[in-house]
Amino acid sequence: MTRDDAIHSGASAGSPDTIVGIATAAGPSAVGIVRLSGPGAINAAGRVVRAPALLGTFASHKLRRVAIVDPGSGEALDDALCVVMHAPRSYTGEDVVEIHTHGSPGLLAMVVERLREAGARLAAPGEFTRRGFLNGRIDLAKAEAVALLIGARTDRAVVLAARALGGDLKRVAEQVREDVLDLIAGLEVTLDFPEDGVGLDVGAAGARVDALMGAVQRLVSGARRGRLVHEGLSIAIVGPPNAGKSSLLNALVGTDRAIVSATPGTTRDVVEATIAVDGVPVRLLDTAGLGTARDAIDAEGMRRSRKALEESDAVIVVLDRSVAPDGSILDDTAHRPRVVVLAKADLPADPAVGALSGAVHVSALTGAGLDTLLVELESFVASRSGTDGDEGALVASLRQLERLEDLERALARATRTLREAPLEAGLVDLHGAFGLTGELLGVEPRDDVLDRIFSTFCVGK
Ligand SMILES: Nc1nc2c(ncn2[C@@H]2O[C@H](COP(=O)(O)OP(=O)(O)O)[C@@H](O)[C@H]2O)c(=O)[nH]1
Ligand SMILES: [Mg+2]
Repeated sequence: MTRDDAIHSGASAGSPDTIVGIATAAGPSAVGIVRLSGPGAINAAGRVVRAPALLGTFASHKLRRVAIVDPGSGEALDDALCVVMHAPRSYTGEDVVEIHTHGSPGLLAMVVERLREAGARLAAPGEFTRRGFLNGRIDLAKAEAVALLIGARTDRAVVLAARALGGDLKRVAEQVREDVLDLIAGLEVTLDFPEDGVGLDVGAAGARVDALMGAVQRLVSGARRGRLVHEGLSIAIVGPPNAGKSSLLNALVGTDRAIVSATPGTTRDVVEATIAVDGVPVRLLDTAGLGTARDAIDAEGMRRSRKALEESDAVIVVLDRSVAPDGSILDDTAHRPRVVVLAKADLPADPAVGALSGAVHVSALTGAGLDTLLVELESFVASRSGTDGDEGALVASLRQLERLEDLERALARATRTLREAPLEAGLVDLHGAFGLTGELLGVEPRDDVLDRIFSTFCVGK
């Protein structure tokens, strides 16, 4: 069999083909990694790698120094490292080759192209992990936790994702699944032998379902808090033109993110920047000043400001304390979680401003009052993400959170039917709950569920 035959036989019906992807982030970097997996991985990589020994004879899991060559011209392109991980002891369970080159986007693209010419196909997002799952190397809860860890943007989110990777949610979900199965088995006996008293007492079963529902409710609220830590919050910075909104954004972020100017109406579009507050990513949205529009662009800017205002979790209302306040923005935001900032605290306050209680005086110029504002933001974040640290919080994927909520509802229904309806009906609800625990854990998942999970991954993972 020629080398090409070996590669193509990997792609034949039923057996998996060989996939290739860049595993590192886009853009120039110190190191870039191209990853291959599948029966033709070693052969394909052999086309671009030159080493004293054949790739197939490399000891598994050992990094070796190699040269990258252009197979057409034979020209050496880079000094690199290469590792072969033989099936089944790899991330995907297949033969895996990783090539660590210098992180040049052009070189990486070229290597991938040569590997495609050698028979490999571009990997879909998450396809390496999906293969790992299909080959029994990783369970679904773990695969979803990997995606959460990759997406974690703050220290707190990392700790929660690490817990998920450690199997936090999985352990509790498995226990619930077993308990539901136990109840079903006991009640089936009661149904079959109603006279003998050998089965489970229906009243006792109801109490146990109640307790289970309590446990699932705690999971749901922990997972909601965990998702908040993972996804973060958004806070819109709103106020009249020239109040100092963009300056405040820049002061909070610590860089010149937004253009600041004495000309009113400088900010037209919504400018975003993310900061970590109390370990939670907070998206700050700097907006165009609200007031009277002078032209169509102004009007569009204000429409976007109002949209950001409505869609955000909280608002920072910025007023210039050196001028008499226009109260309309205060009325508009009175019903929202908000912090009122009296900006330009380095300038004398207008006499009419003194009456505003609870406002934080901040100078973006000197930095005065920024710490007080951050404390206010921290207490808002804590009110959403929990004040008791992350005790009981767990991060779940959106899919897992949805199944947990379904499970909570199913158990609530089961408690009701067990109390009020014939036993058969209660059993139907418990079977429904059991099915949901399976979905939560990814027991025999359907293809569309797998598609949804792995589409959230990056290519190369
Ligand atoms: N003295 C002083 N001037 C400020 C401060 N913050 C902003 N400004 C000035 O106010 C003007 C408008 O600021 P900008 O941040 O663009 O306001 P925005 O229109 O609300 O985004 C600019 O000339 C800024 O230099 C501050 O804390 N102190
Ligand atoms: Mg601005």
